[in-house]
Amino acid sequence: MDIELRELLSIEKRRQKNTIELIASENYTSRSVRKLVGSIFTNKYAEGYPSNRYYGGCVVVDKVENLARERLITLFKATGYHANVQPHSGSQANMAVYKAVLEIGDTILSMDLNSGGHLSHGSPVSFSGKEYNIISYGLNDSELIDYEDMLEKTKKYKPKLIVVGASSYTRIIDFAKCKEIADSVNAYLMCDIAHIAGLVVAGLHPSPVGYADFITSTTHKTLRGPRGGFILCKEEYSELIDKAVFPGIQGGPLMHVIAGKAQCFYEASKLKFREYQMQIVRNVKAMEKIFLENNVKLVSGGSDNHMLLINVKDSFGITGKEAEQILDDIGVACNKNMIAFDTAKASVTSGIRIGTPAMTTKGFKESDFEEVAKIIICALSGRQRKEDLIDRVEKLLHKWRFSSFNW
Ligand code: DSN
Repeated sequence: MDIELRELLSIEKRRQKNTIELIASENYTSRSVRKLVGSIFTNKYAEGYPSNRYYGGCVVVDKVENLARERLITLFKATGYHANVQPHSGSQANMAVYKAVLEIGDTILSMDLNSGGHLSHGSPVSFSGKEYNIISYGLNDSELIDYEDMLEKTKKYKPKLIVVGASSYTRIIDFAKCKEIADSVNAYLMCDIAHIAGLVVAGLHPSPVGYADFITSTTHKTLRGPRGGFILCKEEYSELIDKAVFPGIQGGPLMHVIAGKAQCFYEASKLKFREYQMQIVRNVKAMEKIFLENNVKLVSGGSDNHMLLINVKDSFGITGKEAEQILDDIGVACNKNMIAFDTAKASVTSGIRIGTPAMTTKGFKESDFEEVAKIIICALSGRQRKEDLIDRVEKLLHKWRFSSFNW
């Protein structure tokens, strides 16, 4: 390996080992996933789909892709759905659904970015906001999804597609209710479960299967697989979706990543994965308890899933940007995040988002996360010296240095 890259790789490895990783969308994949993603499957061109490729020599990769598709359907108990495992990312998966069933200019109703939605759900700076007519629903006074607002806007604007799912929402999403609302105007329902996919698999969040016409997701968040996306669609839309992905918006599929996805779906089907997801939620609850005991303001008052949104402006009198930097300086990674009804810019924000999936993979339990929450409070309130906080972070990480987690 080139010496500069070897050096950068080893620095990044050290950073990942020595950081308390609280970015809610990140995780650590297994060695098997990484081995497949770094494998010779990367050498293969396979434009098309199994048994219908534009290149020869696809016998083996056909089997890999079929395995991934079958495992995905089994994992989500998605009988009656078709799987497409080729999207390079969650945004590509979402784009493919739009291209499959919408014309440019059609109306999409989705959660607005400030309330927790995703860029590809219609932000003006994304293709989605530029190409479609976006109407947004948001949160109510309790900082929960405002289903009444969703219904009212559905009736008023008659969207062709309703998008449900979020990047920063800490509560359960009522897919059954969303389906009822979509049905009221015969709209398609797309559920983007990128963040909560692992929880859905484990039965800790209701599944959109049966309700959604289209389910999109990434594979690298709570699902703990390689970086990438997938789509599950009702069988009647299979041809539209496949054509929208390839040749619609993508060329050759990343067969090495699809192999990694197949491995991820295998790992996620194990009992151990369910235990892991349960620990993720218990760990969030452990932090929630400490924050609430210390009068830290949490968006919606807490969490039912893998993440928490802290209102750092009201709790500590600082911006999200400042909070992110203070925590970064002591070895705790998180991201600044808009909070409900935020008046600050997206590059500043009044909140931070923290999640437990990554450190739960490293072995952290409730008591560790209680200490993490206490470290965050001390850091953001300026109650303890930076050097002492770094010591506390190192102590925690050292405890789990030899956990079963595999580098
Ligand atoms: N950027 C991802 C997140 O952090 O939630 C969503 O794509």
